[in-house]
Amino acid sequence: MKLYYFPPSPNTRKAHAVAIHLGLPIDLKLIDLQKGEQRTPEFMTLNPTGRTPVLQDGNFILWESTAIMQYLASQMPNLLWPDDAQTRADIVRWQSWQLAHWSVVCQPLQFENFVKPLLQLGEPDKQVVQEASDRFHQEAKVLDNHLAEHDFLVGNALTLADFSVASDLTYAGPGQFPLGGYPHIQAWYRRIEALPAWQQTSPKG
Ligand SMILES: N[C@@H](CCC(=O)N[C@@H](CS)C(=O)NCC(=O)O)C(=O)O
Repeated sequence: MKLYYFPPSPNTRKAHAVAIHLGLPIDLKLIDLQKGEQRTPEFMTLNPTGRTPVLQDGNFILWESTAIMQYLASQMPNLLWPDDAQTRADIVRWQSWQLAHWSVVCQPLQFENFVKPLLQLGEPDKQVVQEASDRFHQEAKVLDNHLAEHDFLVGNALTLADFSVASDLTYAGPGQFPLGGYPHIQAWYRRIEALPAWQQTSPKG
């Protein structure tokens, strides 16, 4: 299998970390987003949305990181994606929340506070930061309350759900995410950061 990836990308990280954690042999092909390689005709044939990651398994092409995670974890029996309908539904619940709500409140903070200064795109927009912070608190409360009672998101063991939700915290520091009042999120993320698969996919290298 081949993963078309861009190491600094949190969406890449989700899929790559699953492959590493499960010890799946995988070829890596860099798609450099800063050079616009996601818009070449060759890559657009693989993913018409022009985004990473993309997985290629023979003739089977898959884009969307969550689908890739589930496909990778379906290659062998494992605890990240247990073969049980209720556990899988619970994992998909958190993955759905991550896509629809969590990443939506994390991304503006990441962009305004980290990406803009990094790429010299101007000052952070204070109104966007304020609105994103307000919405961040609404979602973070839900996550923190859940993690007050659980070491991991589903069934008290590491699953795909943790890699999905953790991916948005990749730039929580430089993105100045307001995590101060959320000790359970912080403790849980430290557990994720201790995983070799998370360390090996850190954009810091
Ligand atoms: N929903 C997609 C999002 C993928 C995505 O936005 N990838 C970003 C990198 S984190 C990307 O490739 N951006 C390039 C662009 O938009 O030009 C997924 O989960 O795979």
